[in-house]
Amino acid sequence: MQAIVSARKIALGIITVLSLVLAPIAQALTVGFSQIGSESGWRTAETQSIKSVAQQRGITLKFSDAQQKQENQIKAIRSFIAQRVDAIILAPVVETGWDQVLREAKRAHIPVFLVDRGVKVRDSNLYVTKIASDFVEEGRLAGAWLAGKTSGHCKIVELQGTVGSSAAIDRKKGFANIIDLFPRMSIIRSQSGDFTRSGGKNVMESFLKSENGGKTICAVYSHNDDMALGAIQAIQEAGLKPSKDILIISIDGVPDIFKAMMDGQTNATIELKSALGEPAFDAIKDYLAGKKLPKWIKTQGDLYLPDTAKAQYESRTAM
Ligand code: GZL
Repeated sequence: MQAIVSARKIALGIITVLSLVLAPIAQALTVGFSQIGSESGWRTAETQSIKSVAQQRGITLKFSDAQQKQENQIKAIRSFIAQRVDAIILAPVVETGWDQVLREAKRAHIPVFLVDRGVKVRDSNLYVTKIASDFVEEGRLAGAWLAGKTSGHCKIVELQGTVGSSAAIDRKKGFANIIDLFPRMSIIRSQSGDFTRSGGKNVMESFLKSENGGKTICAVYSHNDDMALGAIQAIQEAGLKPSKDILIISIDGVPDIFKAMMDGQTNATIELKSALGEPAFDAIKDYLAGKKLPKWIKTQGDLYLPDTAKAQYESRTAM
């Protein structure tokens, strides 16, 4: 009889310990998501992906839109820490200035997962992983396409993304790597349009004015599609034919850029996967289950040209 009682006590003890250990994993997760803003069609699609996957998986998502201001993102992270979320997803608007707040998250034992952009911090253990594309490669691919299209002879104007963002810094770096190989290719003007359509239009208008109405411009390299769509408007208003008088290549692969290709207004785009919800929440699940993750989970994107624009547009806008 005595033996049965002690066996029951041991069994109850094991069940109690297991329920304490497994409870956080079994319980619905609460995740804080500090999003940059809604500056581009790509950004909106990324937000939609993360929100919908959280809903599908029964994850409570606390969402903050920083209106493209780092101080708002830092405030949001501190608020997530105070609310004791299980994990934080951060799309960092710029590369630097994160050490302090990420140390606070680490001290609170809240893991941070980066999506779509990177950070420069002294201790890379301040975040678990970065789920993002290789911006340098995107810039190199854009440069290679343009060099091929123009037989290595082209004067280029560049629409840069948000100043200080890893996407702008590395897309510029990769493109220049290739252009520098061709003595008759050069970037004659380069300025930030902050990844927005209006920014791209305004900067392109100033380039056209400074470059003899655009007659000396062979091509536009735009760090995202939204600025390229703004540049297309400016080129048309200057009486020129976008994609013919001035070539255009950009990055993101948003539906509107494929529509512009179908209308003969742009030449090429490099896709940037915006469906980061699945990989982001998979990474959180794996980390909380004790799996080791790489510091960079790289997403891939292809180069798209007008010959597949219709099919791409239809596949990306199908309900
Ligand atoms: C890149 C992402 C960039 C997009 C832009 O991962 O951060 O920010 O290319 C967006 O459209 O504004």
